[in-house]
Amino acid sequence: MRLPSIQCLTTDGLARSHAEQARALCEAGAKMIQLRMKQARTPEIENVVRDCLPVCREADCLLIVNDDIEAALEAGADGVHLGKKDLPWVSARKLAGSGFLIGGTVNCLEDAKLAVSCGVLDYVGVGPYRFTRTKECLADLLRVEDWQAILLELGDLPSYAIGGIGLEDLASVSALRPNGVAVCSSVVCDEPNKIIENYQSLAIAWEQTKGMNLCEI
Ligand code: TZP
Ligand code: MG
Repeated sequence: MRLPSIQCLTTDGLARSHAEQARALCEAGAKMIQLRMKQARTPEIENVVRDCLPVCREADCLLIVNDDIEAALEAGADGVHLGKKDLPWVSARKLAGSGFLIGGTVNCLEDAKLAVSCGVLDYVGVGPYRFTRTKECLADLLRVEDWQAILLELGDLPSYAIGGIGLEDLASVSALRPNGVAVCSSVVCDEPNKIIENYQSLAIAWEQTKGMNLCEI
């Protein structure tokens, strides 16, 4: 399966609900959304997934749930994103079976080795690229040499650079050669029209940057 090269995360603390953020992203043309509902319990997440799924299907957009595999499976999402404090990746794959996307978090070379050796992940988020307030307990920022070692280790496992990435970072991020970018605060905000504008500007710039760097994805 070919994964989209931009993944958009929804976030808590905005005037717009997760479902509203997801709807605006779909309208903008987003092809992969991760619902990142850090304050919600499983039933609420399931409701939001059920609310968003028809819109995502119509827009040909994958819907991934952060942390909560139970909600993702129960409500029929396309996948789950699991960090180091979540259900271990191998256990998640046993639970979900095949045909369900599982993404993992990679913050260092050791994580990358585990991500490859476990053999069950569909993609990884690699970062942080920059400081960001979106994630609490942020890991250390990756240096250029870390990116090189991690991406080399990951080989063919699709990677999304993450962490404080905005329009102005795309050229430098692209030069590191991840397969894609995962973004949140540079796109989602209180105003749906602005979400659409932000996403579309980012998508155009990412395509242009990749072209300039002749990066295959
Ligand atoms: N993991 C590392 S940084 C981050 C996550 C979930 C937050 C990404 O959001 P933003 O606003 O693009 O920094
Ligand atoms: Mg998590």
